[in-house]
Formats: sequence, structure tokens, C-alpha cells
Amino acid sequence: MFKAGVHKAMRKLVLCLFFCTSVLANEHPGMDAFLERVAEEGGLSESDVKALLNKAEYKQSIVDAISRPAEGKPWHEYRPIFLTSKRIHEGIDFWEENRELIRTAARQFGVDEAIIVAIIGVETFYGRITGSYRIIDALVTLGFYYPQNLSRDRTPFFSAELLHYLNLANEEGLPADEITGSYAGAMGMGQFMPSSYREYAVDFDQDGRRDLWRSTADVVGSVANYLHRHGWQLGQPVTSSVRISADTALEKVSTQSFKPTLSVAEWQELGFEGSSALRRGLPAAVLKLAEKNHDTYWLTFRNFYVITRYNRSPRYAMAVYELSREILKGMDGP
Ligand SMILES: [Ca+2]
Repeated sequence: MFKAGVHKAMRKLVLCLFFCTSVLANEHPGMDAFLERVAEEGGLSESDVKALLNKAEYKQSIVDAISRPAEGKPWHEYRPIFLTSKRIHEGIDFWEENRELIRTAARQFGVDEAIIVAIIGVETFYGRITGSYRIIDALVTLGFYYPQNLSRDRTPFFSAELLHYLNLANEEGLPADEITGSYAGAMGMGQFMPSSYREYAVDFDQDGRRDLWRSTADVVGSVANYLHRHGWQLGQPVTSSVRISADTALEKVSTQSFKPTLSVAEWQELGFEGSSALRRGLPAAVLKLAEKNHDTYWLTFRNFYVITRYNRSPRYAMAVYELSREILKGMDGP
């Protein structure tokens, strides 16, 4: 009886040693190559990284989410997601609550205040929705299991972000297995990717830490610094509508990059008729947006390009700009 009990317990233990560790120790395709990179780069403990990756889980929901991002929608479906009266009014509240802080950051970094507010509004509804995926799961899923049926293989991008994340956690003393964020690995109120966090986050409240989750000051300062470092031009235009005619060279419309290439005057020669108030030598790109039954065209300037450094989608940049205008109107009101 006793012997049988021990035997049973032993069997249970052996089974658990086998199954429990195999459940806990997740192996991922490409993990060995990644660990080699960790070793080559130095600075991180390979065994700590391995232990962390072993605990990271592949999430089908992350693969599903990256396969259908909101950015794929046409403008007339994309715009209503962000340009709601709730997001406008909460933006006014957020600005009013943090007036001094936003003014100080905007002055220090030479950035327009309304754009800082609008970016935080579009990213996380002013810090309310920062994402509930474990960052380690998000970056392991996208770095090791990126869906191969999408137009572009972004494995290199996400595995680089995973490496940045591990370094960031190490540098800032963050719990790498606990931090949560978006399905793509963006973190905190401003949704900074790990590489951006390392490069652009600032300790704006000067408490000795860069905290983009709980410190509104650090978030506002970091967003302002990000825009500044990418070349924001204070008080300069972002975008302006443009008229086309039958002769307009529509094939010149920008699609991939919105880096200004031609001047307003040169665009005019190609048939894009901008506002007469614009400086003729101002560098611009041209954007086409799909309304339900027609297209609209926009000259986009340096500052528009800077917003696309935050998120590559021109519809994202346009939503940020329009939200900033609506919030600004509310601030000017009675
Ligand atoms: Ca701080």
C-alpha cells in the first residue's frame, strides 16, 4: 500500500517534470539565432534572455490583429474611428488639465501643443487604453512567427524590437515578463515601440526615471521630443487641400513616402492647384484620400511627414492633424 503510494507519487513527479517543464519552456523557431545575436551584441545575460523567451507565448490573436490593421481601411472608414466627439472633448479636458506641462514641453522642443495632445488621443485615448498584451508575447509572436502571407515580411523589424525591448527592460529595471501594451509591442500612453523608448523617451518630471505609463509629464515631454528630433517645424503648416483638373498629373501622387519632394509651385505646374496663401517654395508631397464617392487631394508638408514617422500611414497622420484642429477649436471656444 505504502510502496504503491510512493510509486504513484514518483510517477506523477516524473510526468510533471516532463510535461510541466515542456509546457513552461516554450521553444520558438529562430530562437537559437536570436540568442546568438544577444551573445554577439553583449550586455545581456543569454541565460536570462532564454528563460524569458521560454516563458513567452505565441498568440494567435496577435497574428490575427497584425493581419487586419485599421490602417488598411479607406479614409472615409478610418476617419470616424478617431474623429469622434468623445475623443475631441476628452482632448480638450486633457489639455486643460495639463495646460502648463504641455505649454512647457511644446516651448522646450519647438512643437505645436495641439499635435502633442492629438497624438496621445489617437494612440491611447489620452492614456486610457494602453493595451493588454504582454509585450514579450507580442514581440516573440511577431519576431518569430510573423505571418508569411502578408505583403511585407516584417520579421527583421520585430525581432530587432524584441532585442531593444530586452535591453530597455535591463537598462530601466522593468519587469520584462509583465509589461503590457499593444499587439505590436507599443507601450504606454504614447505607444512607444522599444527602440523609440530607448532613443526618444525623456524624464520630463525629472524624478530620475523615464516612465511612459504613469508620468503624464514624461509622456508629453517624450512625444514632443520625438516630433522635435524628427524635424517638426513650429507653426508651419501640416497639410492643405489642393484642387485638380482634367490635366492634373495624378500619377505623381505620393503613395509610399510623404517626404516632400517638389515645391508648391512645382506641384502647381503639374496641375495641383493649392491655396494662394501658401509660400510658393514650400516643399510638399501630394496625398489622395478616398471619400465614399470621390477622392480628395492634399498638399502635405514637412510636419505631415514628421507625423508619419510616428506611424507610417498617411491616414494616421491626417487623423492626428484633423483631431488637433478640432481640439484646438474647442480650446479657443467660450
Ligand atoms: Ca520621470
